[in-house]
Amino acid sequence: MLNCYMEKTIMVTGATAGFGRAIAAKFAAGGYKVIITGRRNERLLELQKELSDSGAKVLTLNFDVRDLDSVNSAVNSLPSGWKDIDILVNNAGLAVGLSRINEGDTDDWDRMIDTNVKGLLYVTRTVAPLMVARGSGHVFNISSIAGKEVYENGNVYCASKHAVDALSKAMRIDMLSHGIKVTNIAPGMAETEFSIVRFKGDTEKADAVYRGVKSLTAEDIAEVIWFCASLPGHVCINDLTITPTQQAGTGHLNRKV
Ligand code: NDP
Ligand code: 8X3
Repeated sequence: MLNCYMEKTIMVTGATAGFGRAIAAKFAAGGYKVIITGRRNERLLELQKELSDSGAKVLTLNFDVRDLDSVNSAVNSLPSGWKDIDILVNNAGLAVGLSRINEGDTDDWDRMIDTNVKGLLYVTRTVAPLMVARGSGHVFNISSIAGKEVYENGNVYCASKHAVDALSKAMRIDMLSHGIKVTNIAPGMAETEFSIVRFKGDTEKADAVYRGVKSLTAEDIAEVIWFCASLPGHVCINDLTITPTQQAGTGHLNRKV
């Protein structure tokens, strides 16, 4: 589709699965140049081929958001013509484990804090100066309903997403004088690889999370981000919480089983 978005560039972290993959596909179909990132390079190359075959311009950056040097060298390696990033979607993230605070695995805690909070900061620290230099840009931070509420055994994941929520507010203030929009997206239950990762490959436990609920899809989230990104320059959606119709907060589900 040829339209006014033709020459714009979006960078999506965590584009090898779930929301990130769907966001990359949506914006590629809308005429954006797309920078897709993640740790699983084979998946990045697969997605690049799929989107390129449909006519999109796609560049892959294979790095772990927890590694500041890799983040810096990946972004610095962008060829000219790709550094004019109009939209950054800080999407890479995960939950690992679900346990009481007195029983939690501290390695799991480190992974969540390092990825969801420090990784998001590292990528932002590297890309935001490029936006500031151009005096425009739009940052989307994928927080969660877990950034609005807390739930039993969700302690550290919820804390990491509350941090994302706070950083979205802080970034909006810091970026104000540069004309850069910051949008916080807080999805509720969405069926992706999220629960498989949280339960460390236990698909039975992961499937049980979604039983009897028509969950959000990754494409639903991509659609919402596309909407926010398509508004006129003077309009900034600050914060959106999105749940399935069968969910009203983390503790209230109307399961049809
Ligand atoms: P998926 O597990 O399907 O996708 C997660 C993505 O994050 C993958 O592409 C993964 O890529 C990437 N990622 C994870 N760790 C790293 C890392 N260290 N470095 C680089 N990339 C990384 O989950 P979702 O799509 O559901 O999750 C996307 C975001 O949405 C997360 O921040 C999650 O917390 C949030 N969220 C999810 C909800 C849900 O119910 N699904 C609801 C609310 C928020 P790779 O492994 O290749 O590196
Ligand atoms: C993912 C949604 O409710 O499992 O962020 O924390 S929830």
